[in-house]
Amino acid sequence: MAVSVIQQSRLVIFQGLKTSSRHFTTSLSAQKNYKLVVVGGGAGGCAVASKFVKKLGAGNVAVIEPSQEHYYQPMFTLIGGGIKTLSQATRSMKSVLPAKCEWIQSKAVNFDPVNQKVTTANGEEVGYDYLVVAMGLQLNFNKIKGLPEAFDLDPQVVSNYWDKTVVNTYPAIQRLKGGNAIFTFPNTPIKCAGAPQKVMYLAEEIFRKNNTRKDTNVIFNTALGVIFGVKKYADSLLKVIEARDIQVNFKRNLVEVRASEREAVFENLDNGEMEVFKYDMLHVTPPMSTPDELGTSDIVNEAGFVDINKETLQHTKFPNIFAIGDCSSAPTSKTAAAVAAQCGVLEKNLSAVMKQGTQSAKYDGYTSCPLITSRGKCILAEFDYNAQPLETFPFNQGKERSSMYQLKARVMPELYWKMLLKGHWNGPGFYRKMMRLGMGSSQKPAA
Ligand code: FAD
Ligand code: UQ1
Repeated sequence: MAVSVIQQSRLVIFQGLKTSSRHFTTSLSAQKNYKLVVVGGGAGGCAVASKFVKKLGAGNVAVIEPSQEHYYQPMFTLIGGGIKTLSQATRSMKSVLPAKCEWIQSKAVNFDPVNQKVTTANGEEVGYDYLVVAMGLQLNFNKIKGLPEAFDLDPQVVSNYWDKTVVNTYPAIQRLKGGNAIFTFPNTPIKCAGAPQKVMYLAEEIFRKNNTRKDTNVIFNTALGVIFGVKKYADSLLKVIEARDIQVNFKRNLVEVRASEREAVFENLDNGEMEVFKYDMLHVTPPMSTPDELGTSDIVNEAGFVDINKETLQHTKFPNIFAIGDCSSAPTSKTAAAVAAQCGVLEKNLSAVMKQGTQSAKYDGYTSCPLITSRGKCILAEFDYNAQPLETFPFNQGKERSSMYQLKARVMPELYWKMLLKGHWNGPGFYRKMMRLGMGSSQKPAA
């Protein structure tokens, strides 16, 4: 029977990846089959699909992605600061997915790694030889009591994290006449861990320009116990915070928003007590998780992340599955910069697996966070799995610099659309090594 032949063949691949390409036509089964299926058409999904469609050819790569739009999310900080518009951060999904790959416009809702298939919300079964999961993170606004309603009831409640709310941030900053401007950081892993404070620095600068700063308390309530996970950059940020008279409350986790009273309720994570803050503007970074559709599958770990080897990016149990980006278990800070560095490693290792070769590339955890501290200044944090700086440029990136702001605001969007999404950008590792060689291997970057 055709179906059992397919299933046996899938098992052979699963056990030893001994079989090469197989393409089952609809005459054998109702399900569509591809050599490579990529789930998610965001930063990681587009980059991987672009790389592999060149190797595998038209018709052999499918991307499962429900959204009509693709957002360059790193620009959301600048949109909230009134520097860029949402349309500058938006492209149609059709225009960014590689033309030669097949776009299955639906959500993946079920993963069956043993039988090597994914089911979509439309009920389609999509078979694969190899699978790359690139589903990003889900924003869980509904985990904060009263928050979804507060977005509708109070225009002073905003969030840079969502395309639907990012456009409200700048008007809220401009409307503020004084009082408490509160910026939050949740108690879950999030994408771009610097973004909850970048918006605050831009807002604080605008309050000064608008002459409302003297009447405004700028407050950062974070569930974390540190301002940033890498000491070098944390030290720089604490100096900025002190110089600009910003109040930081550590271990405070937002649990409720009472829009009608303009109150935000935070749990003090040290003693479990609830603390009520009056707000006049509230910027919320929501709790995040991997998408619900991954939550119950066999490919995730206990925390819900796709369970991969942190160096090879290959799944720990299913050798024909890899993951990239925010939904993977790689224990690094989740950014597009990390996606770029992972992309080169994934390309080498998945290609080796496809040829039954040895995986040689190792991901060192490289990630980067351009910490915008004002309109025109940025601390470019770059670091690895050990939270050690891994800087590209031959100067001290712990300082606020206008050159790094220009890199973030002008160069990065081009690098993203024209290089990363097309599969041509594997992060700055190569350039970093070149610069170090040019300076003599033992030389440290200048202060
Ligand atoms: P995404 O790009 O989020 O893509 C995930 C895709 O999966 C989406 O298209 C989604 O529709 C799709 N998907 C979800 N569920 C399903 C499903 N069930 N089936 C199929 N598809 C699904 N990074 C930086 O490097 N520098 C920065 O300065 C920076 N600033 C940021 C500021 C903000 C405010 C935000 C929100 C993010 C920022 N980032 C930054 C982070 C960066 O945008 C993400 O880390 C990056 O986009 C992750 O890529 P990804 O492919 O893992 O996920
Ligand atoms: C990066 O590679 C990248 O992906 C395209 C980003 O996302 C937009 C970044 O923000 C950063 C900082 C990098 C790292 C690149 C360089 C040149 C340091």
